Amino acid sequence: MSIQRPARRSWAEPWKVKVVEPLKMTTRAERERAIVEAGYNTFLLRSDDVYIDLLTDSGTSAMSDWQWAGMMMGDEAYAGSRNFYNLEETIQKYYGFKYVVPTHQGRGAENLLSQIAIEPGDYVPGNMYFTTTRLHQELAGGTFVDVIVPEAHDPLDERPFKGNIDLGALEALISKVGAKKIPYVCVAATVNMAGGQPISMANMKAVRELTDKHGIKIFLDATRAVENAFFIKQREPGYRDKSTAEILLEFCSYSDGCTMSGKKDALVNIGGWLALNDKDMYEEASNLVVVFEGLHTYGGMAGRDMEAMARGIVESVQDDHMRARIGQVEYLGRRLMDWGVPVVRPIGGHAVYLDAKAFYPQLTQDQFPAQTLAAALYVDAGVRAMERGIVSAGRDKQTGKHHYPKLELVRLTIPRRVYTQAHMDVVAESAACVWDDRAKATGLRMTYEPKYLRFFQARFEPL
Ligand code: PLI
Repeated sequence: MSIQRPARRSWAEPWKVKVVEPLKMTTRAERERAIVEAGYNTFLLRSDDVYIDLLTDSGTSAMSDWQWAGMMMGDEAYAGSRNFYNLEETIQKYYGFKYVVPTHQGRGAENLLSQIAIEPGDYVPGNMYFTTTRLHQELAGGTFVDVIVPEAHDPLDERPFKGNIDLGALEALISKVGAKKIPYVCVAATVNMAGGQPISMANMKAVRELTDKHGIKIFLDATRAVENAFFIKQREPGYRDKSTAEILLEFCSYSDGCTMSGKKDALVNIGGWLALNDKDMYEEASNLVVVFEGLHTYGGMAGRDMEAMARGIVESVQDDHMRARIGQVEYLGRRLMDWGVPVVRPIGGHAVYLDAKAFYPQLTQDQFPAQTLAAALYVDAGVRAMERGIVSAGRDKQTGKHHYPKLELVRLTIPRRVYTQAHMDVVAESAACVWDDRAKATGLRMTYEPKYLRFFQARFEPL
């Protein structure tokens, strides 16, 4: 009798492991204690108490031997480090922007762009908010306006480009407030808070055409733009035979610059940049960077960090790397879908997102279903995830009331080149056990709420 063989896997990693980092295994009783001490906030756990850390893909990648070798080539001069010039050339080559201002990480670049471009009373439309991005826009006196397509808010909608901008909504905003009040459109690729969903090339081109008519700039949040480019290759007609690198370059060409957290796509543990095509804006940014980050040739990074990032960019755009990266995330997502665990569809680029509203219909959003679910997952098997729901959404800056996002999610975020397929199986099995126990959840109450970006440090107790 012949046994049915599974389909051949096409996403196996184009690398092998050279160094390992042992992990502490904990008991359930230890984890129950740890989550209480952490105020039911996975950000407040000690990483030593975590088995599989899917809190974030930010700064958690494994660097290659070529990147580590580059660390030894660090030129730690205060000014004019050779590693800066290498980084600048690499960004120019792969992202296509003219000017580069290095920053310690993405939010450093967001601060610079917001300070330079936004006047009090301005509006900044974008394809769904991101926590730090929106806060910097608000601190500069702007108001973020969500112009993502409506299907982005529906976890079950299977459309391939749920990160797209709703052109009608953008046009309506321009008519309502006037182009002069819109310094730029902030386009994220992929869209983190929507489940890592990509935006299509066609949509990006259409946004460019519309904004050109009104003299409005476009700034990309390019944090995961390489993953976005790979999705375009996979899903958009006409791009299958183009390389990820070619697609990335074309995508960026429809924008005026970008903010970037190198801690994601670019495979490093720290670093970021602001890229600009406009010389005047660049001069302003390279002046302002010395106030907040450091000289314009290091921006808060050591020379060795800039070298690692330059090399990480080169590795990040390789098709084989991206196929394994996206393939691993898809693998975890498929397992969960096969077992009936509710996740955001289609599976996104950097994470699988559990739908906490579907887990816990017995809880209201004020009872923090996603926070509850992230804590339950940790207690079950030591898997650390992140809340991406009402806690992350924060409060309305005018009314002080909670934002109530339609999506109430828990993000299982996959670090790049870190965990194995067996780890993914453990995660899926644990999520399935928590799903089986869903009727027992009673929710949480917030006992401490910090003023800024509360999800990082808020504390909770069981209801
Ligand atoms: O964490 P930073 O400051 O390097 O980058 C901020 C940032 C900007 N844009 C986007 C889309 C992000 O995802 C982002 C950071 N994300 C984190 C930390 C995350 O866990 O998703």
